[in-house]
Amino acid sequence: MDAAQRTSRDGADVVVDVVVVGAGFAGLYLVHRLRGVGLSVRAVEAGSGVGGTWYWNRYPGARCDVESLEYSYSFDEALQQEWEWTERYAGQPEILRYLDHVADRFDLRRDITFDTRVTAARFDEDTDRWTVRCDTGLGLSARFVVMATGCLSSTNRPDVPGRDTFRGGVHHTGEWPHEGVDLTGQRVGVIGTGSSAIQAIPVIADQAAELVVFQRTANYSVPARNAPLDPEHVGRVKADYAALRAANRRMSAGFGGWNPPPAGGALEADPGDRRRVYTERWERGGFGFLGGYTDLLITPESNDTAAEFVRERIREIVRDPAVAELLSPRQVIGCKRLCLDSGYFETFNRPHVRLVDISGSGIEEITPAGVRAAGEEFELDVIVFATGFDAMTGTLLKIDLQGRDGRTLRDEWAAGPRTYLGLGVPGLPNLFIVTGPGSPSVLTNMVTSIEHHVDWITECLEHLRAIGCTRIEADDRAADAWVAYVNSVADMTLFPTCNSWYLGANVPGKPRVFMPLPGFTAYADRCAAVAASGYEGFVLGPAPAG
Ligand code: NA7
Repeated sequence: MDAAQRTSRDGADVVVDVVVVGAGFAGLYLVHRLRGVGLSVRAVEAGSGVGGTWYWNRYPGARCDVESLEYSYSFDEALQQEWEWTERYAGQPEILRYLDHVADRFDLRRDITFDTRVTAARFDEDTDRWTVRCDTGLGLSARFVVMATGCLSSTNRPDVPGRDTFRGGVHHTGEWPHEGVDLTGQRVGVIGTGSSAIQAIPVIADQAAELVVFQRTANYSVPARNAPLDPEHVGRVKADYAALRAANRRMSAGFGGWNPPPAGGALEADPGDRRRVYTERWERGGFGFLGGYTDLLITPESNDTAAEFVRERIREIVRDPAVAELLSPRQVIGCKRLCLDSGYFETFNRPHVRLVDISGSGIEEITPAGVRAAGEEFELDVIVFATGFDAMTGTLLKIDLQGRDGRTLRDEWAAGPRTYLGLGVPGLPNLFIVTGPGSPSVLTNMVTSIEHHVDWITECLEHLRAIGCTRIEADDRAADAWVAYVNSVADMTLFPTCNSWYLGANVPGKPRVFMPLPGFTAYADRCAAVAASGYEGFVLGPAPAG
C-alpha cells in the first residue's frame, strides 16, 4: 500500500514502514533498496537537495580522497557502466552531479522531504512504532527509523573568545555558502590543517592577496596525483567492474583492491628496498602509500620509517627550513586520517602565504579586525574555519531520541557511543544507524560500508516481516561485549596514540573513545554470521497484542 493512501496514525502527516534520516549516499540507497522490497519509505533531509556531505562541503578544492571509480555505488551494473567520471579523484561538484543523477535515475525524490530537519523521535511500546518530529512541524509515524545522518555532518566551531566580533566574513568549510565566496585579493586566515584545509589552502592561495594558516598540529599528506582519468584504465575496470567491487569488499578499508599487495613488515625489508617501496607509492599518489607494509599501523618503529620518509619529502619541497620543520608532523602517520593533497606543501613557498604555529596557546582571540595568535594580531578580511566536525556521534546526539522505558540516546551514550555492530543501540528498538560508531565506517571507503549496511538492514527488515516480528533491539550484553571488542581491536593498533577526531579528541568535553572499528572484512563476516544465526545479539519481539 502506498504511504499516502494509508490512514494517519496518531495525527502523523506521513505514515510509512521506514523513516530514513538523511539523503546522502546512505539515504538515497536506502530509499531505493527498501522500496525494492516493497516497504514504504520516507527520507527526511535538512538540505534543499540530495548529497549529504557533498551538498554541504563546497569549500574551494573540496574533493574525495578515495578514487572515483571506487567511491561510487556498485548496486546497479547499468549505473556504474553509464556514469563517466572525469578525474581520478572526483571534485565535490562532480560527486553532487552523480548523486543528483542517481536520485533522478531511480526516481528517489518523490520519497524525500527536503528542507526539513528531524528534531526528535519517540518509540511507542504499545504499537512498536516511532513517532518522528521535525523542525517544520512535520510528524511521521514509522515502524523503523534508519539514521543515515553521515559521520561528518555536525561542524565543529571552536568557541574562540571574540568569535562573533569579527567584521569580515566567517565561513566553515563544512557549511560553505552555495553561491561561493570570492576571495580574490582578500586577506584570508585559515584555522586548521586537517584534510579540508589541506585541500583548500592551495586553491585559496591562488585567489587571496594574503593567506595566513593557523596550525595547531602539523599533518601528514601525500600527493593525490589527481589527473583526468585514462579511458583505457576506465575501460579495463568497466570490463569487469564486479571483480574490482568484490576485491574491495575483501580489503580491510573497502578499497584499493587494485593496489599492489604489501611487501610484508617494514622492518623486515632492508632500507634500500623500503625506500624504493615508499618512493613508488609516493609517486603513484593516494592512500596506497600506507599499504606498502602490513605493520605500519601496528608497530611504532615500522610506522616511523614511513613517517620519516614523508618528513624528508616535506624538507625537500619547502624551501624555508624553519617552515619545513613546523610543517613536519611528529605523531604516528595514519593515526589521524592521512591527507591527500595537490600542492599543499608547495603553497608555503609562495611569498604571500604565512604559517603561524598556534600549538602553544591556540587562537588567543578573534578581534573585529582579525585574529590574535602567537602574540601577534593578523588583520584579515575573511576567516575560514577548517576545524572539522563533531564526528560520528554529534548529529545523532542533537536529535532527541527516546526509546523504550524512557531510555534516551543521550543517556545511553553519556560515556561514549555504545552500539552492537555499530548498527543497533540497546534501549532504542527498531532504530538502525548506517556506518555508526562501532562499525568500520570512516576507516573505509564510505560507499562500500554504506552499501554493506543498507543491504544488511534491508535483509533484516525482510526477515522480520517474513517471521511476523515487529520489534528488534540490540541486547545490552551484546552491546557491552561489542564495545569491549572494538576497544580491544583499536588497542592492537597505533590509532589511540594521537588526538584524532576518531577518538573525539577534537571536541572539548567529548568522551575519549575510539569510535570506528578497524577492519572491514572481518566485520562484514561477523555481520553475515549474525544474520545467518537469526540475529544473535538482538532481541526479536512478537507483534504487540491487538
Ligand atoms: P579535521 O581533520 O578534524 O581537521 C580539523 C583541523 O582543525 C585540525 O588541524 C585541528 O587541529 C584544527 N582545529 C580544530 N579545533 C581547533 C581549534 N580550536 N583551534 C585551532 N585549530 C583547531 O577536519 P577536516 O574537515 O579537515 O577533515 C575531516 C574529514 O573530512 C577528513 O578526515 C576526511 O575524512 C574528510 P588538531 O589536529 O585537532 O590539533
